[in-house]
Amino acid sequence: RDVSSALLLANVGAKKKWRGLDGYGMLFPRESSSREIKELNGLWNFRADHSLNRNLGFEQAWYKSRLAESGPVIDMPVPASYNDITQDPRLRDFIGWVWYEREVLVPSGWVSEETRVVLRVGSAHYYSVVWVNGIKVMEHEGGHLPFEAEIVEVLRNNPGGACRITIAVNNTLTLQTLPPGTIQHIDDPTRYPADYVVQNTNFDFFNYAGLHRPVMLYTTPKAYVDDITVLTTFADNIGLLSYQVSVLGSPNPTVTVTLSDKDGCCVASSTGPSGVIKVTDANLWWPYLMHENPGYLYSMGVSWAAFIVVLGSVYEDVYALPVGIRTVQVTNTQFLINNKPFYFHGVNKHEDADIRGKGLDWPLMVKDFNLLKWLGANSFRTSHYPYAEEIMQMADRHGIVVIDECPGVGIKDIRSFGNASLSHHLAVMDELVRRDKNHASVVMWSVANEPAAEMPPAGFYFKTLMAHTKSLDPTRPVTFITDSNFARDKGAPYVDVICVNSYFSWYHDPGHLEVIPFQLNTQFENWYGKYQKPIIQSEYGADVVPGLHTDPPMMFTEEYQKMVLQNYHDVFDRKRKEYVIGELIWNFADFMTAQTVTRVVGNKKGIFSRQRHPKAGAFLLRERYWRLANETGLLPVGARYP
Ligand code: BDP
Repeated sequence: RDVSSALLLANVGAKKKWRGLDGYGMLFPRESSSREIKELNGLWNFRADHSLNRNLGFEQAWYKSRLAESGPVIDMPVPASYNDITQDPRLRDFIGWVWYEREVLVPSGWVSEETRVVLRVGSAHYYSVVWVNGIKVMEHEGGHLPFEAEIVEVLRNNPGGACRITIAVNNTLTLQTLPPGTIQHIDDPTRYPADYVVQNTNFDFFNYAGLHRPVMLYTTPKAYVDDITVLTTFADNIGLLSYQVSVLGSPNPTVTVTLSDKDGCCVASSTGPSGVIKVTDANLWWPYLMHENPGYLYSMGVSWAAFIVVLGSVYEDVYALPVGIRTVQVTNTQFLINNKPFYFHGVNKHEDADIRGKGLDWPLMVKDFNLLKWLGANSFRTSHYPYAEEIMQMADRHGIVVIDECPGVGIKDIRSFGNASLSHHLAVMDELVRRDKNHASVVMWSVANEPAAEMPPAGFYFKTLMAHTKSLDPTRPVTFITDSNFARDKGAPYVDVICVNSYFSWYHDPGHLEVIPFQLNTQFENWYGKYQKPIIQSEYGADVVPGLHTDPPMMFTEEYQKMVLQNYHDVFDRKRKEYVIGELIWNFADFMTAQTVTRVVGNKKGIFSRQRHPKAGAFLLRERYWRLANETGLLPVGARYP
């Protein structure tokens, strides 16, 4: 019997998007004189649908009444993955629909003719259906990007402000999802229990699921600032911000834009839905360790106002967007930020931690930024999916440069290169660029990680994907991360920067550190020889079980990881004088994976443990990164590694 993933997604039907992208922004909710927010984090009611076809919730319409009325519920924290919250391995490894529910009282002032009430989910993995008071308000495909729906009409039918939010989330991955996966059912009563179903994937992290990021209600006026796009440049000491504001719900809005500096002083202003703002003596946005005042952000206040005769009052919407002024450019051999060569000395991360899985966690987030700064890292890649907006905002503020990656990881099966996959991939890039376009920290888009780029359809697929991304954002370079053969990679012709992963002396020639100088040198020469594009070593590393030691070094010990790093660094130091523009260690911290014979309770290539304790490699990297900062940054002499 073949249980296709279609069965698990049966109820989603035509996958109708309730809100298309056209004309809709996805501004991060911010309070203002015209906007309020109600966070819905904390405990939700929860039930996994353990029925055979995982469909009982839809058959019995669990969303129609309180979840506790259709069966037992447990407490589930939001945001968090549900997998590691209980002791039940059936929930840890669950495949199919789970149900979340939360009841909230909406202030009566919110339910009015002049107000929009929006329900926003920061992210939910992977497919979501959302009801308010039993009425479906939206569906969304994709596990790492926000989605929202206006719900005031639904609330109007329910005086008293009661608002019951039900969210069904399905973690099933198919060949057409991003990331892709397959469902396998093994029907062999001599070897497997009945109804044995597994989810197979080609990516190396645990497929955590649930409501991973904050859920909130927020208000805007009926006519509102829906989207803002800001492009920045500068000439001499003049910063130039060209902006575009879209206001929905008002035919001729009078838009006012002001720019305030860090002290809150207005330094420039403009009127009209689009225009260019000039700032004299502009403070540019600089990366951490490249400047003594990194991550400088202005606040762009956008408002529209009108005098409404009927109401006899001024009607307005106000939104404040943090913006940094900076430029990005790629040459044959360099990556330039504000016209100065930038060398990426950074990390690859994951959203991953004990207990909460991929749930947003403020203490962890702040700890990670503190560790990045301790390490002297100036950058990270959002391997292998978009990270929380709150993380992107931290990166903006701290001057940490980001390569922003979409969830195109594990595209290995030729059936994942078809039209359905491509059109979904394009839609995900639409959503990602829409969400992250105004982050100064984001300097490059990555459309995929280690796809099967040598397969025949990869050329058309990546050509289309990268052209589309460039059409969405003409200001940032686009890449994908490759581990293919340089001569046969069909996507590489379309990237701006070559990003290559390699694990010499680990997956190849395990235990033979002496091969690294030869193989890494050849790798760089091959890629540069063919493409004359700058290269980032986007992954390299070795697993360490913390506390394991040998001399001479053996795989999985702290000594071996150090030696791998050291050998790679020697080659980087030669090649960065030519065309290598960065190095990102794999990985910042240990992280959970599916269970396999090559993983010891997860991937151990972190330079920090999963609990963020440094391994020997972290100290080695720290010395190196601070040295690189002193050599390649523009730091004043005082600001040095002790
Ligand atoms: C790379 C993948 C990354 C893995 C890493 C590893 O891009 O997701 O975790 O290898 O095997 O190929 O540690």
